[in-house]
Parts: sequence; C-alpha cells; structure tokens
Amino acid sequence: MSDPTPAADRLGTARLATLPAAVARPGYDRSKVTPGIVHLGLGAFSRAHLGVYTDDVLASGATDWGIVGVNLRSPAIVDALKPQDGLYTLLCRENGDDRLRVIGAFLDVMNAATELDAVLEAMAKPEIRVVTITVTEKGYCHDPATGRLNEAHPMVTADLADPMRPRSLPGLIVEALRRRRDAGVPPFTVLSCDNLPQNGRITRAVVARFAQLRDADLGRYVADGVAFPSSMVDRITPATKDADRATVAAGLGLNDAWPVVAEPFRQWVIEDRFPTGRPAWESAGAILTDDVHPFETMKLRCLNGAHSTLAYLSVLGGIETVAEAMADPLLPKVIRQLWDDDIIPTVPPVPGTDVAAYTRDLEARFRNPGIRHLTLQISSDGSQKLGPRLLAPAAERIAVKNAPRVVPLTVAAWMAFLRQGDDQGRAWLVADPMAARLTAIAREHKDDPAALADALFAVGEIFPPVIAGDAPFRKATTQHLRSLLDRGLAATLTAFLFR
Ligand code: CS2
Repeated sequence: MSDPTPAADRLGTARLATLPAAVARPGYDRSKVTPGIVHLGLGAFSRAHLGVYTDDVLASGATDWGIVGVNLRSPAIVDALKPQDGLYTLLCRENGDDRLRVIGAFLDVMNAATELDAVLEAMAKPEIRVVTITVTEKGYCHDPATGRLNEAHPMVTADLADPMRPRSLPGLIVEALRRRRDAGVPPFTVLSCDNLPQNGRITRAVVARFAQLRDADLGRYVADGVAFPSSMVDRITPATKDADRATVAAGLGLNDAWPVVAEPFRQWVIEDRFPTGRPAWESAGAILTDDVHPFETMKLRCLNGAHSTLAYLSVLGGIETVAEAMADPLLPKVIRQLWDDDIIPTVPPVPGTDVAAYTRDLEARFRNPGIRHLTLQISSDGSQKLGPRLLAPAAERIAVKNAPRVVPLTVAAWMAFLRQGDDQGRAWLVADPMAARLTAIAREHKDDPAALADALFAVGEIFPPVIAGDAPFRKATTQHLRSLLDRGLAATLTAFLFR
C-alpha cells in the first residue's frame, strides 16, 4: 500500500506516548517482549482476534509470547505495518460508539513470498512454540468434500517438486518442522484459527500428508510428534475501508495505513493441547477445553451459515451489507427459519450455552449498524464455505428424514449468484478458487435453471452424494433457482415464506 503521508505523521513506536488519552495502547514495554508465536496470514481477522487476545496476555505481564506476523502472498499488509513497527489500530464499533485501541502484540511482520529464508529461520527458532494460522478455507489446499490434501493442487505439486522453497501453507509448515527436527528442536504446536470444521484435524491431515509425500520419516515425525489442537474463532471483522482509515486518523491524530474494524463481541474456544506451552489466553477470556467440536458446530452453522445465506440472497437483491439485509422485511424471517428448521436441530449440546439464545444474539450482532460488512465480501469462496456451513447440516437433516427447508434456497441463490449478474443490468464478481469452472458452467446454462442446477450438483468437490443424490433437495433447489431467475428476490422470498 502506498502511503503518501510523511513518516512523522504515521503511527509507530515513537508516537505511542503522544496518542490522545482516549486511545487505548499497549500496557506493557514492547521492547521487553520476545516472540513465542509465528502467525501465518495477516488479514484483518487475525489482527482483530489473535492480536487482541495476545495483547491482553502481554498486558498481564507475560513477556515471551510476542507474535511474528507472516503474510504468505500479498506484500501489501507487510508494507503497511512494517513502517509502523507492527503497530495498528483496532476500531471497535457498536451503534455509534467508536473505540480505538492500538495493538502491540505483533513485534515484527514479514512476507513469505519475498523473505522466505527469514520466515523459515524465524519458524525454526526454539523460542517459537506455537504457529497460529488464518489463511481462510482455501489456504489449506484441501479438498472441501473430504478434508484431505488436494494432491493435484498446483501449489502442492510445485512445493513437492521444490520442498525447500515452499509457497503453500502445508509446504511452509513442513519445511519449518523439518528444520527443527534436523536441529534437534522440539516441534511447535500448530493452531488453526480458520472457519473449518475440526480445523485441527484438517490441518493435521494436510500437513502430515504433505510431509509423508516428501519422505516417509518426515511424515511419521509430523503425524506422531506434532500437536494440532482445534479452535473455534469468532469476531465479525469487515474488510477495512478508506472511511475507516479516515476515522482512525482523526481519532489518533496520526495515520495508520491499515487499521482493522470489528464488533465488540469476541469468542475463542481452544482445545487445550500444547505440549510446548502456550500463552494464558484464558486470562483474556478464551475458553480452553478438551472438546471444541460443539462450539465450532454451533458457530460455523449458525453464524457462518446465516452469513452465507444472507450474502447470496442479498447480492441478488442489490443489498450491500449484512446490517441492511437485517433491515429488509423478509430476509430476517428467512434466517430465523434457517436456524429453527435446518440448523439448531443439528447442533449438539454446547456447554454453558443455549443455542436458541445464541441465534438471537447473532441477530443483534448482524444488525450492528456500525459494521459495514459487505455481502459481496462474504459471498467469496462459496465452493469452500457451503459444505461446512450448510450442506453438512442439510445432510444430517436428510439422514433423519427431515427435508431441509432453507438450505436449498441458499444453494439456489449461490447458483444464481454464479451468473455474475442479472437481467436488471446489475453485475458482480465471483471470487472463488473454483471461479473459472463455476462461472463457465453458469454462463453455459445461463437461461436454463434445471440444466444449471444439474451441472452444478455434479461438481463433486462441493456436493457430496447425500446431497447431490437427494431428489427432494434437488427439486426444491431447482424450483427456487427458477423463481429467483424468473421473478427476482422479493417475489421468491414472499412465496417461500408465505406459501
Ligand atoms: C464470514 C466470516 O466472510 C465470511 O465468510 O462469515 O468471516 C465471519 O464474519 C466470521 O467467521 C465471524 O467470526
């Protein structure tokens, strides 16, 4: 990111003492903190979540759990944060109440594409005991339908051909672990913080398999010797906009090239399996437990499933943000039905949590007008998201002979969304690792809903046989798709809700 402002006007260590009193700042001496974590994936989410929890731990006196932040591909975020000594601002917003907090937990930032040696060197250091990850679903190079490494993934094949110069997430982790093994340094614990079901298991599956494909000994070392706890992460964090930068600059009296915006709510439930230690994240409110699964099922299906449903329907109706979708007369009713009929019955008991009350709280979170969370942003990567969020609960409903009611509507909306535009002249882009293939199908069957649905149900990486082979599910989806294409969003939702 280019920054036209003079350095003196920029957030950085030297300016911390001059921040206005209303701005919270690191309550500890950053020069005394050493790194204990390497974090992979410097998007807004990790900086609004991991960064904040860890900042709290450091403020409570720990000095050996600073974070080295690594971005895997785009250098933009590193270019933004490096001149700021890793500092950035969290703009926490709720109903007109803006709070600013400068986060100090990231001690250094690097880009793996341009500084690979330095990154691997950092990851191999004995003081690094945890590697955390937020690279989004697609970063795992797995097959979403099976959870296993996609061995034909171009980055995986490239990394297997040149394993000491890795570019993929599994390739990078395995090369760092190999260096540690060869140097006699115990392995770090690998903690996924992405929205995948049993994210620790998926991470273990892709990393151990990649290691095994490199060599059998390394494969055994990773499978037997490395811990991959699961975690459920939650905080709504829309992409940063220029208006947010301006708000932050006004509040700080300084420029911050890449602040993050988030809601006040945050939750982190972590499987407590860290053989070489971990920060006391529980002191910052995280829940450490033996079993993350119920929490993660609740969150992925209730929050993310509703998000995806709102996203595809909203894009079709020209509704730009989640808060605007919640102000629509019909969409909140659809979401309530999704929760009550298709999702809540599939969520196992969650310790200390009433799942129905959790969905009511979600409604309030979605309505937060301070958060401009773009429906188009959430619409990205549907090929990776539909399965864990919506098709898995739908399959469970089908298995107990209860036809899902709302999920076919979401799937129909996603199918219509793949056409990248509508008859009213609206157009949008599909961002998805499978976009080329999916949008080609949508183009080919643009005006034939039945053929479009058939061709998309045949994509086995997305639709498991229980869904693709379920005649009622297919029929309902095709009917909704026809209605969306012929009659538009409002008429489809009205017919759906009040038939
Ligand atoms: C969203 C998530 O973009 C998306 O797919 O559903 O990023 C969601 O906002 C977070 O998981 C909330 O914790």
